[in-house]
Amino acid sequence: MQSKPFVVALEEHYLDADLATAFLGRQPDRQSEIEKRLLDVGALRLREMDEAGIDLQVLSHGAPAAQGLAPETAVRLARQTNDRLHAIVQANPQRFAAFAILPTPDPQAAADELDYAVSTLGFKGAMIHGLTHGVFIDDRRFWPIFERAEALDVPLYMHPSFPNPVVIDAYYKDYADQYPELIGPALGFTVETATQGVRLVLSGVFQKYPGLRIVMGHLGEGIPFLLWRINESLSRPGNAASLSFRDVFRKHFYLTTSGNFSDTALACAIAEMGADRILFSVDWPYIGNGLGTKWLSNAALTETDRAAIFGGNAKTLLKL
Ligand code: GRE
Ligand code: ZN
Repeated sequence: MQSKPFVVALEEHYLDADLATAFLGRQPDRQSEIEKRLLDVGALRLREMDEAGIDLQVLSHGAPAAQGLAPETAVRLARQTNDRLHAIVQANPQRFAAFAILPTPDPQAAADELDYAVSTLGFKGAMIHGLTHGVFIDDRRFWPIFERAEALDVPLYMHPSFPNPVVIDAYYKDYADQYPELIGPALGFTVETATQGVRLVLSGVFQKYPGLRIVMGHLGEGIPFLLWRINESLSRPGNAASLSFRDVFRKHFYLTTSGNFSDTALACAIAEMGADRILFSVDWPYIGNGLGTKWLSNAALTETDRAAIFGGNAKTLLKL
């Protein structure tokens, strides 16, 4: 018998009631099974971690956090929210660590908030939730955030959020009544976040900040499966890229298993990235902890790779 590996999960969401009220325009709903869990940072969360064998959650706020707010509001609420998250971690430091939320509507303040969260609060990095007022994060305006992440030697987690409203209208709206998840985890989130990943590589941000490391969930939002085709087509004549898309992606990206407990997707991700770039995560409470730990415990892996994916790689990346 192998001893149970140390299990870290790093796309595990919670809701700050004040911040959520600001972006939802209503109080969170404690009757909803999802929002009840998002609001819980104590007994219910810990019980569901224990039942599934999860030792440590790296907590992150739910999308879109502060990214849709006016700049001054975002700056103020991001600081308050990160301070409250710090108190949550301090209450259970053996079980919780944290990714910061950033007030991306004010990029310079977002870089400073990242610095505060890492240097003063001991956070492990930050999570970016999709667009900021319709703009992707690879826009030059946001590069102070990447500069600071490199300087602090912490990763940035590229998390999905809702697609641009014009995309929802053109691509999803006519099926959304029957299939509301189409806009989200079924496809809309994936397309949005894969697009963000590709754009980051094309932006040249990794040439400017060669120590920058990006985490993406859901086993890479489809990119590992598409890597050969993206790489080949971007190197055809007429494309500016002097870089190999595949080389840059493999050098700078880490992928988590959040919400995608698929043996075939895992095999593809490991084949393209190497097992040292894959990190276990759940995406709780949108999906159950036990579904994730049971799946990875039974996946066709060497025990060395299984332990690395369950927690060893996270220990290294996040300096736990
Ligand atoms: C997720 O993180 O997977 C998620 C959200 C918001 C709605 C649905 C969902 O952040 O799956
Ligand atoms: Zn998530």
